[in-house]
Amino acid sequence: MELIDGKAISLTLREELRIEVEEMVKGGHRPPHLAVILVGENPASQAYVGAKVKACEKAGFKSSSLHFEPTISQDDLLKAIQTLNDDDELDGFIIQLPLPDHIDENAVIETVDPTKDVDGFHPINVGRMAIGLDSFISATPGGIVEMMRRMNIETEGKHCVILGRSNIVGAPMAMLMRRKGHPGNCTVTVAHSRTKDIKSITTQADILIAAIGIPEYVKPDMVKEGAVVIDVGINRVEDASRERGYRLTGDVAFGEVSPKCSYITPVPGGVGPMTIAYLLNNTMIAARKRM
Ligand code: BQF
Repeated sequence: MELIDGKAISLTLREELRIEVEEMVKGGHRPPHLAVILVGENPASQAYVGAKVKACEKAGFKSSSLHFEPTISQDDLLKAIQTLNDDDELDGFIIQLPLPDHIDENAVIETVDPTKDVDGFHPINVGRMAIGLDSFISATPGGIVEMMRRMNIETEGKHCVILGRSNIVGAPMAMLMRRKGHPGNCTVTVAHSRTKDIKSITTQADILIAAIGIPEYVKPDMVKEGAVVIDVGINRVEDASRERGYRLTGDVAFGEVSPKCSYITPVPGGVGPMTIAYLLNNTMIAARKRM
């Protein structure tokens, strides 16, 4: 079993971006600029936004954060997005999800200028990716693919099983693993909450990507010997022995599953840090297009 050290790979990618920024600035350009919109006080969202802003600082990116009350109207939020769309000094921005219930996430996503949509959630970017055109690939699937590329994980002709069909992870992940190239050229199965006899499918997986949001859902009897297991789960489970009262657990029962794997990502320190690095990567691409 080899651990995929997402934290280390993310730091390498971020260091590469930092050097690229240095060169840009030496060449007389301004550094890439990312803005992050946070609505409300969800502690996990605050932590994610904090991690994104800090990663920007360390790589020499400019960052802006906009914080709105949870009671902001949808109209006012869409107006704020339009202001960012029109800002020539801004390369990309994201709206931290989830949003309060009175706001329609799809309306928000569709208001973002696709050229600044560094989360890759706009239908233009989703559609372009689906047909193999240049697009922003959202940070979680993009980060996973980048991690597999850098680990030289063999994917050609393999059976990749994805647990979960969300717009943010499962659906784009399936497209990326199916497309031509490396990582890619897989035979892909997407399993989800309505799939019958999930175990008969997951045990066929050469590559198993768990993104269902249930702590330690994947048990060793669901995994083929030698499989590559990518754990996308970030679940907070109560833990009185921790200072903050919880710990992070993935969708995979790591202790029991890892001995069966050729490669496995840990939680924390696996996919999570790659998402942050990949967001910066997308922002660099957006900045280069505006140069
Ligand atoms: C780690 C996210 C669910 C819903 C909205 C590092 C992150 C997480 C874990 C992180 C996530 C999850 C983010 C670790 C960003 C990943 O060391 O394991 C980083 O910051 N993430 C988000 O912005 O929105 C989410 C999960």
